[in-house]
Amino acid sequence: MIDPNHPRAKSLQTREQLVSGVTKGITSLNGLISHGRGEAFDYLLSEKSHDFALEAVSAAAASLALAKYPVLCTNGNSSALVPEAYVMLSKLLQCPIEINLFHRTVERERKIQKHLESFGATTVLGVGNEASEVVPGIASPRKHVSPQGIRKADVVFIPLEDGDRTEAVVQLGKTVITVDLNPLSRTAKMANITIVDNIIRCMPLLIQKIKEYKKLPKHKLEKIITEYDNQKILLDAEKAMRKGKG
Ligand code: PTJ
Repeated sequence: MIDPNHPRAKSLQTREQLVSGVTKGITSLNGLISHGRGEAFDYLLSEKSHDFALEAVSAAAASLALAKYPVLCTNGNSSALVPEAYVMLSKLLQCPIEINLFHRTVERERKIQKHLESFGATTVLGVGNEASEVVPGIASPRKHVSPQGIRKADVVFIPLEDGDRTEAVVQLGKTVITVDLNPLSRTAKMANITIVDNIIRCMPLLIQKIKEYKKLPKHKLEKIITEYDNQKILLDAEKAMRKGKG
């Protein structure tokens, strides 16, 4: 039990969520290493959501609100950290969640599916043979995707991703939205929209923005997307990190 008065209570709770994810068989051991990388970048951001993240959240919300067939992709880390947010987002957008793992086992896919369903998820794709299609150009098991999910989607939300898949999915003509605390990663550079923020902080912001944007006319949402510049956002994030704590 973490004392809420501990100065790093939130960070310790997040670590516990991932450790518990490993214990439950949801998160891979490698996911802990990945989280450590994320923590280091988050420290340089003073663990807060900056303007460049809010701007990317706006573009992501506009793209998802306009999408004809959005899909929310999840892995062992995002499923352990923000399961409620995934379910809320899928209900809000009336879209499926697709499990897509780097360290793929059907056993872990089933556990993640059950975990998400325990939070109210109704359509969870990508488990076992259901991921029957292959995205060309991907060297990892992440190439296996669902015909009703990533393969069919026009806009794909893929946080904590790896670069080769981002590139391959973009090449299929889909809009890729990612969340990555590292603005220098290949994923961050290859995605159409990169939210440089901790997934635990930006998911509530994204949900709120989509609720707001669902009331806006189409041309206003299109304007937000057209004016968005991902290269600038990444540069702003890098500058903020170089400047250090602030
Ligand atoms: O569950 P699996 O098998 O699909 O594996 C998932 C991981 C995350 C282990 C796998 O995709 C992986 O190895 O990812 P990476 O390349 O280590 O991490 C992807 C990026 O996510 C890195 O740039 C991290 O800095 C970033 N990251 C880690 N935690 C967070 C994060 N970004 C936002 N929020 C976080 N909480």
